[in-house]
Amino acid sequence: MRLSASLIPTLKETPAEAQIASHRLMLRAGLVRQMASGIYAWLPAGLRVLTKIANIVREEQDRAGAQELLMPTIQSADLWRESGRYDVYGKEMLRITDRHDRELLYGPTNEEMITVIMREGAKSYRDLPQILYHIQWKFRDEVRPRFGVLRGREFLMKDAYSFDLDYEGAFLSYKKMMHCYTRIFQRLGVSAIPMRADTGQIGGDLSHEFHILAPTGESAVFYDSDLDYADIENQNDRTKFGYDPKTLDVIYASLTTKYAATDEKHDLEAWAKVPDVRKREGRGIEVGQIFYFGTKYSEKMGFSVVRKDGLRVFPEMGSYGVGVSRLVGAIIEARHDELGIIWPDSIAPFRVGILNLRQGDPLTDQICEHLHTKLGAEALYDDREERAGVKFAEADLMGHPWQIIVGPKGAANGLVQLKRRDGKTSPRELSVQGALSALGIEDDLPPRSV
Ligand code: 5CA
Repeated sequence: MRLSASLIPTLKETPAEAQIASHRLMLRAGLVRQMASGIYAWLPAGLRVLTKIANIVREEQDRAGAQELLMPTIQSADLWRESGRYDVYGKEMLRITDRHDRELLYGPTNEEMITVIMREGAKSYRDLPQILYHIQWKFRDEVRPRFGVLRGREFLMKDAYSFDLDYEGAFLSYKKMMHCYTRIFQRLGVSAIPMRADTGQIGGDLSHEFHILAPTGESAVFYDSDLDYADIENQNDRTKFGYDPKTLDVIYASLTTKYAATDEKHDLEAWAKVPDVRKREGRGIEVGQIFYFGTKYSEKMGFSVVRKDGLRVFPEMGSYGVGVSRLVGAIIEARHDELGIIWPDSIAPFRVGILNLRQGDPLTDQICEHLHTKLGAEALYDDREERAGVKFAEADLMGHPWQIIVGPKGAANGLVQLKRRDGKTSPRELSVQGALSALGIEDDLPPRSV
């Protein structure tokens, strides 16, 4: 992609309305624009990130055996009357009336709808277990939308729903999703700790929230430092050969036996047993939450199946949410410096920025064009007639994991500079082929000199 032909409206000034780094950087890097309070338009670069996150979530949900479907954003009020939630949900629900005076709502979540879909589709034990998910926009009329996409009113969520014949099955689904979430966050380049949490509007007996630690997080969190990230990440090795109940038990135990809770679930007695040196208190951004709520919805909505022994039972359910749009802000909150965003490779809008320091110099242009062709859609080529300083600042702001810097002096010797945005490796002077091969790209056609 050529920057000269792209809509990436970066801002030099810090927007006054943004209180925290991720919100400032999302506006400054041209990822989003606010259209109304808590409602954002995703500009091309922002949409690329959102789509990449959604795809990682999708791949991991599929890997865990969940199936994707797509439910509508608009739901009928009658559906929510069946579960009894229409009247209790309160002002967060955006209620709409159509031209026939039928009551509708913009879905804040989909427990009711998926239960009706399953009620029509599953009749016996043969049809269970199932885990279904979709990635769809939600609307919650939050009292205080703030921090950009972190607390929006319209936001993108992945929500999954599990249906099992009995408690053991449901608990297994819960453990599977918990593990799936650790894989998702690892691929997104952040650490999110599962914490015991309140069940709130969704209800139920058991729930964990996944928190990315950040001083700007809205929740107070308490955890045992023994529950470190390495431990969470190691769980992935255990499932190379798929899931079996024993493996899942081991994983679940290692993720949940150490103390970790949000303030609503903070248990002073259990906390007192954690050695002082291991006590950690901080703030977290909730990027996912999982719930086990048994037969709460299946019973109220009359969804039962016939067991093998002929007995009719209400399926045991759970639901599992990931805040896909919130993650964009949360990841930036965890990964930025004073110059801008530091994207992980997996979700950067562009993996590589090509910086042409002397637009119009034939050799420099030629090398840049060649790099652009070779790197394809994952490269953003800064081909504007701008000063080098501007190009450096904007590449740092946008946060491409890699920068290839091409100037006339190096170009004359066939050399470019390859730089890592996270500063973990020092910049290197390389041949064009060398830079491409460092990025995993074969270059069989070296550019001819002019
Ligand atoms: N049905 C369940 C799970 S599928 C559910 O709705 N869970 S939730 O309420 O916890 O939401 C799931 C995730 O959506 C949260 O963990 C959070 O990351 C994200 N989320 C919730 N509210 C907002 C909001 N106002 N703005 C951005 N993301 C949000």
